[in-house]
Amino acid sequence: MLAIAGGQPRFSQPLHVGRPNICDTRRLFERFEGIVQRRWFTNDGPLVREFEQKTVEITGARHCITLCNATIALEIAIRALEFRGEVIVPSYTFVATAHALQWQEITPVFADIEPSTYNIDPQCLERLITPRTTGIIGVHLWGCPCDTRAIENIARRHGLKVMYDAAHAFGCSHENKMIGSFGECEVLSFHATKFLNSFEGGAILTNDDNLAEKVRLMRNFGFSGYDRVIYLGTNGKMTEVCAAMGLTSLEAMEELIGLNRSNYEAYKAYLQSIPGISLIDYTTTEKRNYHYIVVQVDASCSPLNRDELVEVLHAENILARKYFWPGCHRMQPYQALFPNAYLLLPNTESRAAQVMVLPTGQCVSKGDIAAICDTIRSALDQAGEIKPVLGRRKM
Ligand code: T4K
Repeated sequence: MLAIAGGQPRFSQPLHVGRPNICDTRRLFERFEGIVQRRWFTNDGPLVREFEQKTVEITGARHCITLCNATIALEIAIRALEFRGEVIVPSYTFVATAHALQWQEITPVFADIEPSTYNIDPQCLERLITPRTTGIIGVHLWGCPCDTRAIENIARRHGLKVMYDAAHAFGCSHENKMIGSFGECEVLSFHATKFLNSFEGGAILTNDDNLAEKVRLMRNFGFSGYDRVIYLGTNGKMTEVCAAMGLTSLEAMEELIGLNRSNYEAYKAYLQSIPGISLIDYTTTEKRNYHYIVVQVDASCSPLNRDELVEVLHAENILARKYFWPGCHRMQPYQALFPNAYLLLPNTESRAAQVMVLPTGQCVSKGDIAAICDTIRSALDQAGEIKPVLGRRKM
């Protein structure tokens, strides 16, 4: 019996989306030991430099400037590019993308997504451009790159700068080039829940020497040598402990991709025959990190809608997430500032109501995946009995 109907939960402990991957702990502790012995904890230390160098080698970008997290990285990139006025962003993203603008009193103008890719729809960009627009931020959602050519063509015609929020896209490629070299710059996240984690962390990747120099100054209060401040800056530095974790994760990068891919294939095998349920399509000749198990629940042909299914799964201790519901435009302060934004965001609204993200990574076994998918199947098979229970819980 399903837990929602009074049975025992399928999992005795919560199964999270975003449980961190931990790689070679012996190597990690050796690195911690080195940090303590060197007494060099932060401020452009040797491990931070090594992590930046390795990231440059992997991505092919000319510069990697690590930061304390991707949100600060976005804020610094936005400031370094001198965005102001209005900047176009998708609403279907983690709220940090929009907040990084609003925090600096730049208005995020929300663009709709292409429903098949979940990424900003280049076709709706032109009508959002006003005399106050200074830039476009594309988000490579779920690690699947935006249509960079179309976005950059439009930007060029209107004299706008483009940068990308590549928080999900480390290890992914586009047009046979690794993510890291598109637009003026790209921002990575190494947060604990990400494909490759450094506890907390982020980076700005760019091929532009001047931009890189500016960002390096900005992340360290504008210091250029002892006692010499030549620019407005903040504290955005990555610590050595974070770089130690980042380097240790990097050494296992191919292994993590392999694991994510095999988990994704397992989900695909179980879910593909269930009506109304579809899994993100990572099939491509490009590189993907397979980090997000994104499932769409189409209420027109599924007996339970996404919210009902998530409620059933939570009762089983399977903590599926509704990323990125309800869309930034329905979060504060944007909902209050732009109450009618939803009118131009039909695809965002519909995807935000359909998507749930399922657990993967090292903490999820193939047996767990079988049990999760079996729970989904059982829930849909028993929708008739479950719906009244869900209705009573709402009251
Ligand atoms: N742009 C995009 C497109 C992003 O997705 C993100 C972040 C950013 C920018 C900003 O990057 P950072 O500034 O964070 O570097 C989580 C992450 O906190 C966030 O980094 C991520 N996107 C977003 C998609 O997911 P929440 O609100 O879901 O976090 P939370 O606390 O609910 O954690 C998720 C699950 O992971 C929980 O069920 C528990 C589990 N967990 C989490 C942590 C931190 C663990 O098991 N261990 C842990 O240490 O945002």
